[in-house]
Amino acid sequence: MASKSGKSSVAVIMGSDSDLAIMQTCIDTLKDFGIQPFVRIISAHRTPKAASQFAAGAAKKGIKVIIAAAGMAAHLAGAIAAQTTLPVIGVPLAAKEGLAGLDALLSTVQMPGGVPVATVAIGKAGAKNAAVLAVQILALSDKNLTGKLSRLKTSQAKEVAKKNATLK
Ligand code: RP5
Repeated sequence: MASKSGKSSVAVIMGSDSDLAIMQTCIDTLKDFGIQPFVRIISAHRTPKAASQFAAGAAKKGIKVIIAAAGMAAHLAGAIAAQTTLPVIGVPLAAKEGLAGLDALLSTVQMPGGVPVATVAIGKAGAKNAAVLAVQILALSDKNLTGKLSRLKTSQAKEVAKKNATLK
């Protein structure tokens, strides 16, 4: 949701345009909940100053949750978490080269004490879960989102029941 002032409550940042194909799932899931995210390509390694500026200014922009995705030595989520008090969700991605996402998973999840990054699964499932987790955080103070989350649970359960029924 863009708030009345047109501000986005969720930022989706990623290390490269090569991450966008997977992160589109995250963006689309947020839009399904009526949230228009602030989306940017920002690299902890290639644009470290832009990463710092974004982290320092995110709360003032009205952002409440940051989703940060990267592959390989994925330091983006951790570098952002180091410089903001907003909750940061990290999405590890399997880049074209490297270790099929295990490199990014370990780089994202193994944060030192005091600087958490809520790390989701590698790839598309993680991209979707990052969006749903961000919505769950926002839903703590937004009953409209709570209702939408309940409907997601119901529709997922129906899907499984339908698949189960086809087995009989
Ligand atoms: C990371 O390096 C990016 O997040 C991307 O997953 C990976 C490869 O980037 P490109 O070389 O495709 O730009 O920083």
